[in-house]
Amino acid sequence: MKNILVIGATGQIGSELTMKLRSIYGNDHVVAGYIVGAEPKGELAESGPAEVCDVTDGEAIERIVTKYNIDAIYNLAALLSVVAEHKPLLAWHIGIDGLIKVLEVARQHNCFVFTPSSIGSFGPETPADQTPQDTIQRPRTIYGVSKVTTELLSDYYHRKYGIETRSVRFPGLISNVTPPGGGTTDYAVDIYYSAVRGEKFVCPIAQGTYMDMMYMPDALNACVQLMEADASRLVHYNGFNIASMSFAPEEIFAAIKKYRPAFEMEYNVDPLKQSIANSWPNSLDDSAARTEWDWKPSFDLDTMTQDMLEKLSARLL
Ligand code: AKB
Repeated sequence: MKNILVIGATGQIGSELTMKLRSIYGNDHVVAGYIVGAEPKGELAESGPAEVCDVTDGEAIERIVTKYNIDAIYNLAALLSVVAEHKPLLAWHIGIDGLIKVLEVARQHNCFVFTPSSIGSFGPETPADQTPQDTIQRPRTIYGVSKVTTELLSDYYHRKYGIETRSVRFPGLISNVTPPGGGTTDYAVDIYYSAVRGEKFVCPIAQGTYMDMMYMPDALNACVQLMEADASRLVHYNGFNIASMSFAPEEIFAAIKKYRPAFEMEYNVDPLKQSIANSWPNSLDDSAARTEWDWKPSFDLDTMTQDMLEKLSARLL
């Protein structure tokens, strides 16, 4: 990979992934694509090129790909699960009409493409514990429907046109830089902000609800490692299960309380978030990713908690 376009570069994943890619491939070789109203700021704006790039505008994508001689596109534009339930047509438009635009440009210009899938691509009929790589995918949310479609379309372009489409199924991502917006797993980020601010946390997800989660540094490594993986070893291309930790609200609360003994939490369950969470797996089996491209996370709940509290405290206090 020599020249990279990140679509959605100012979002939760994009803001950190763009900087990581710049540190690997060189600042001038990574273009931050953003939409009007979500302009890059600070280091993201100053360290390298940036272009307005709406994922649903194929001509804009093509113009940028040509201008910068792009050979890899990270397509991160998406609405998260809860907000997508409120705006299903927009979620589909961004997720799937946008994806087709990206894939068509990639086909014309022979680009690698990374478009994330999610644990949201599974549904209530999926085996919930140690969910296998290849299994039932009948999600009940528009987010999940668009993620299954993303996996299938990406596989289709790979098999039919030989495009190097690759992706992982992200768990809930936890980061101390850009907060998520409108996801079911957001509580696992919000809880750290409450702890650092010394506030009681009101948890929208019920006790005992397990979901897979991951610290952002591991998620970023997964993107880069999969995109750089030796194609001859890949059996799967899109929708790799990746996992590092699975916990319920009371467990992340206990992990934080170890370092913030005065921290308090109460529950006020959000019915939409809870019904989505109930339809998602408890934990994924990521052995295919481990075998095919040596996936291995570095953080567990305790090491992530220490790092989150330290970084957020330094920034917020
Ligand atoms: C969401 O909660 O919508 C996302 C996801 C797990 O894909 N964080």
